Amino acid sequence: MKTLKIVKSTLFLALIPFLLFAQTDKKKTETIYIQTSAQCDECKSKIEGAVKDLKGVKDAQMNMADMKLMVSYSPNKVNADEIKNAISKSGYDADNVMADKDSYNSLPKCCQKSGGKH
Ligand SMILES: [Cu+2]
Repeated sequence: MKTLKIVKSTLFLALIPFLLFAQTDKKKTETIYIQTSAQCDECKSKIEGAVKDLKGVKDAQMNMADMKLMVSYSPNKVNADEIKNAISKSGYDADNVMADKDSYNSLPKCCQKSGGKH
């Protein structure tokens, strides 16, 4: 009886790496939140559009209360840096990635950070 117990627990221990591996393998969608410098609805749709255009991005939703962009993506097709760069290229800050200067300067004044209220 005792040997059976040992065999069982050894089997279980041996299975752990497989169980963990199977779980990371199953996780095909990653969700991140990126702080942006969006100011209005126009910014929101511009940023969401730019991010959704990326291969591997499944969804992008801006929260207008805190201007955080929720992005669902497939980590084997695209990564967080590429997503942030796409936001930067459309003229907005994305976490620690500053907005591309030229794109930022070509935004409507009201969409720039110092542009005041709509
Ligand atoms: Cu705007």
